[in-house]
Amino acid sequence: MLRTKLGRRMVAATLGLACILGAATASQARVLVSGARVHCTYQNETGADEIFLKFNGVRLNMGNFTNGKDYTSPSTLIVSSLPVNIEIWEDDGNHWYDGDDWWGGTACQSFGFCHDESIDGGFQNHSYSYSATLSFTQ
Ligand SMILES: [Ca+2]
Ligand SMILES: [Ca+2]
Ligand SMILES: [Ca+2]
Repeated sequence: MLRTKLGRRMVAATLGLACILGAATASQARVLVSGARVHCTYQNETGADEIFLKFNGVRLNMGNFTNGKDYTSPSTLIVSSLPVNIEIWEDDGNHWYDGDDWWGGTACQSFGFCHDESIDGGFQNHSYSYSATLSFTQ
């Protein structure tokens, strides 16, 4: 009788632990960002635009862009969870008198291909598209 009770308690305790571990694994699921791509239809600056993307605030340099340039980064990075906010920026050295230019962003809500465009007129005149693939990872 005593052994059976103890056995049940141990089974219950083991199941409880398995549930806790299962929950911890699920909450630690992360997002792999790969294939980050930028296409420049129309550049902003006279020489070249220095483009970088941000994924949930993590910066990925994409290099210099002139009209027609298309570049896919070989780099990957991992962010904590969905949604993943992708932003496109143009680097100006981030001086106090000339900050980096934020050109927009989009919140990717699900795994798979995520794409957006940034088109502006006036002082920040430019036309770009940018994308990345988001995959489940642990
Ligand atoms: Ca600029
Ligand atoms: Ca610049
Ligand atoms: Ca600027």
